Formats: sequence, structure tokens, C-alpha cells
Amino acid sequence: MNDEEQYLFDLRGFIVVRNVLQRDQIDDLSQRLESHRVKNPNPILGSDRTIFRNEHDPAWSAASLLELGGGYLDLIDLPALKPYLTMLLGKHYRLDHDYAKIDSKMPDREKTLYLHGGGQGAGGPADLVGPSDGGQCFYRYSNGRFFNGLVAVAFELDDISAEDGGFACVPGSHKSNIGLPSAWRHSKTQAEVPDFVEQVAVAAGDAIIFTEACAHGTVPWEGGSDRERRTLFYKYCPHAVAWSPCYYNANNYPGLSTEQRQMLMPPSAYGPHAITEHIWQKAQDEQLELQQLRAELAELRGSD
Ligand SMILES: O=C(O)CCC(=O)C(=O)O
Repeated sequence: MNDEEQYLFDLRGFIVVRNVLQRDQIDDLSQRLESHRVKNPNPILGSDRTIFRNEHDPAWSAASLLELGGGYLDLIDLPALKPYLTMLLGKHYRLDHDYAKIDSKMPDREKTLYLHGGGQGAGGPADLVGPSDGGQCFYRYSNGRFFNGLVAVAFELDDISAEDGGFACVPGSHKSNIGLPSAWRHSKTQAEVPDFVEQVAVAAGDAIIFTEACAHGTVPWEGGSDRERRTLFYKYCPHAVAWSPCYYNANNYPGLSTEQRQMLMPPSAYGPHAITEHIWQKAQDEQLELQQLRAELAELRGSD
């Protein structure tokens, strides 16, 4: 992360890193997403990991883009992004949650821009960023270091102009001492979007890196009925911080490297340390045992 990028991130709360994904990666991510959408036509795929698919799901099985495999696993620790995430979060950070968002002309869907985050200490019951005390939404720069409670990487799969819709934010709001006034939070159309909100143009393969502390949201789609915006969000925390109540279980995603498994570990101030690895390995083994016992029980019941 060069000096110019550091300056702009501190000033504005986000930067756009161009061409993070190459054509073959975009194609792989795109193809896997489209095959998944055939069976799951939702505009949001994966999840913020607060929702189980059904009540019988074992713990840690909240939906995740990682199930799509291939390039989706590579995005966990993309080498091109490591210098940025290390600079913004420190050496020990973890992937907290992931999801895909698809914007298009959907007459039956609410498309309001809802600006959330913004202002030191944003959050709390009135803000989408989490109903706890709001301390998780911090941003600060001190002693030559960035501190962020959550850093989002938005990988873009399509070319999107500022007029189409998509990501927008209030640059600089991550340092504001006053929360975003409620009158400015919602815009039902692009015409209603306040003029201090910046709509960000991107090309397929770009990544927008933003701090969740910067007020941001999705501008209503006006990019025509024959186009879509498909964005993959991977959101990272300092290791001791958690946003999602549902942790990843690395065993659910075959083919991960040791570093990727560490990136999926649950939060603790110890990070990926021998102590935490031992505890978590035991939890994963017990999870596996429970699944096997449940399968055996179901088989026994079936053969009655
Ligand atoms: O559509 C976008 O880029 C904004 C997504 C958003 O609001 C979020 O990640 O919290």
C-alpha cells in the first residue's frame, strides 16, 4: 500500500485498487456464481453468517461463498491484497464473513440506499452495522498505524459506471464526530441521493477496500434492465474482533492451505497461536464426531 493509497484511505475511508483480479479469475468466479444462482436465485448469496439454512444445520454451517470453491477460496488470502489488509488491520487479521450481492432491475424489491456506519462509534440499535454498543465500527490512525474494526473488500465482476448504481459512501465520514443525520440515511431513487455522497465507478476485476466505519450503502440500480452488478464481499477483522456470531469451520471447505485455515479461525487475542489452534482443532473434531453420530443414528432409525 503506497503513500498515496494510505493518504487517500485515511482521508476518504476507501480506495479502489484496480485490476486485482485477472480475466481468468473473473471468468472462474463468474461461472461458479452463475451455476450456483441456477439453484439459488437470491440477490444476496453467502451471508453475513447470522442465518442458518434450517434448524437442523450443525453449528458453523451458515451459508458462505467459500462453498463455491475454486477462485472463491483464493479470495480468502489473495496475495495482491495482503499488503493492504496487513497495513489496515495489523499482522493478525481474520476473514469474518462473505457474501455476494447482485443489483439489477427488480421491480418487486426494495432498492433504497441505506447509508450505514459513519461517525466514530457508529452502530447500535438504530444502525444496520450491528445492534451492540457500536464500538466495533472503529477507525483510527495513531502512532503511524491504521486501526479498523472491519475492512470490507468488494470484488467487482462487472463494469459499473457511477450512474448505474452500486457502491457509494460519504468520504471522510469514518472520522466524523457526529453520527449521520437520519434524514440523509435513506434515498429511494438516485435523484434523492444527497450530493455529498460519492458514487464509485469500477471495472470488472477492481476491488473497493473500505472501512465499515465510513458511511456507505448501495445506490438504487439505474443501469438498465439488461445488466447486473455482481459484487463479492469479503470482510476482515483484527483477530480479536468478531462481527458474525457464526464462525467458519475450515473442515467444510476442502482444499484450503494452512494459511487459509488460519484466516478462518474464530476470534481471539491470541490469533492463530498453538494454544488457539489446539482448542479449535478439538472443537472441529467434536463437530465431525457429532455429524458422524447423527448420520449413524439416522441410518439406524431408517432401518427400523
Ligand atoms: O453495495 C455495496 O457496495 C455496499 C454494500 C454494503 O452496504 C455493505 O457492505 O455493508
